Amino acid sequence: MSTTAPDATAPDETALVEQFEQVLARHDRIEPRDWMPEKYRATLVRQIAQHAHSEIIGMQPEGNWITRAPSLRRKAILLAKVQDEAGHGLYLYSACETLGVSRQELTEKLVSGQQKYSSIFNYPTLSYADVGTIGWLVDGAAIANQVPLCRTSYGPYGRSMIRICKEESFHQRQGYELLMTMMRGSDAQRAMVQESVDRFWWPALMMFGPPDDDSPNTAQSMAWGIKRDTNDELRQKFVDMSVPQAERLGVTLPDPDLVWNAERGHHDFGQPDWEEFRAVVTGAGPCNAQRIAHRRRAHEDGAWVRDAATAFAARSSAEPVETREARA
Ligand code: FAQ
Repeated sequence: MSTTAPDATAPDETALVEQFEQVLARHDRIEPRDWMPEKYRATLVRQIAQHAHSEIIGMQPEGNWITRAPSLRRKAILLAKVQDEAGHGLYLYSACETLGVSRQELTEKLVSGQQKYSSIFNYPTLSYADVGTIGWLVDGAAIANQVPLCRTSYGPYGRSMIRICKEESFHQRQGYELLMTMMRGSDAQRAMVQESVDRFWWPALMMFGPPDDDSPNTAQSMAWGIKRDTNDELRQKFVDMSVPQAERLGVTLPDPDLVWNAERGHHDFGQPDWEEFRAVVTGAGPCNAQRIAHRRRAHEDGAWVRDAATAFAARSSAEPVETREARA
């Protein structure tokens, strides 16, 4: 039994919870120094880390084509796009650090398989059309999911989403423009686009997560304002948005059940293969091992840069200000 007397100056937990809930009810933001329930913090770390890892691992499928881009213009566009994804990862790691975890810790959890990243990046990129399809469908799904996250309840996460969404929307347009150009080309190019869309359509639908009935986190994340829409609501929005774009492009979406439902004012559509989704999320997708091995190798190869930066920072902080200024 503890003999310590209760601290009369410590804020009462019930009052803190009440204050936290009032902020959420006003649709205001929770900021890093505000009190928050431990589970809210843990849920944010889980989602933001997973999101950051997705941006970083997401550089690999398209990075695969940088050396084989068909023209200097396409190479410059692709390089810039992949670099943007690195930037998104860094904003998100910084947002996550405000919750008391370090980037080092997060990277270790990624390479050891303790934290996830989006299932979509475990599929291979087999033709240059895949660069366009990723821009159109994968960035398109990312936007559908992330625009509502600009209004998420945690300040640093919501603010990082604003710039990310602007860049993702540019990425989506560049992907669509690439596919449009290929569709105006030869029969072989049109066939390449269709084949690519056939492979990416269902994995893109899986990006929104399991159906609501099977989503353990949605209800609580919605109650806390971390998520603003459910997985199924966002999937529906994405399908409705993609159908007219596919028609304009001249490709078929590979779903025999896809049909406009006038009564609902939405498209009805088939279900992705949820067994395949579970396999990919638990490590058995076509490229899981390759993606993690590559990330681990890049992390190890970068050790000397981290060591040098740490040594430089330690030396700089130990020096008198005058010496530092003289050197600058
Ligand atoms: N892949 O209970 P829920 C991009 C996991 S965009 C892998 O429904 P939640 C841009 C989930 O974590 C892609 N795992 O979970 C780009 C949970 O497992 P856990 C990244 C998934 O969190 C474009 C379990 O299943 N975007 O990178 C997936 O409420 C082009 C149960 O699921 C984001 O991360 C999945 N698809 O909802 C970059 C957006 N779905 O953690 C390069 C932010 C679910 O309990 C090129 N995240 N799981 O062990 C979110 O909005 C949410 O976290 C969801 C999942 C909607 C992804």
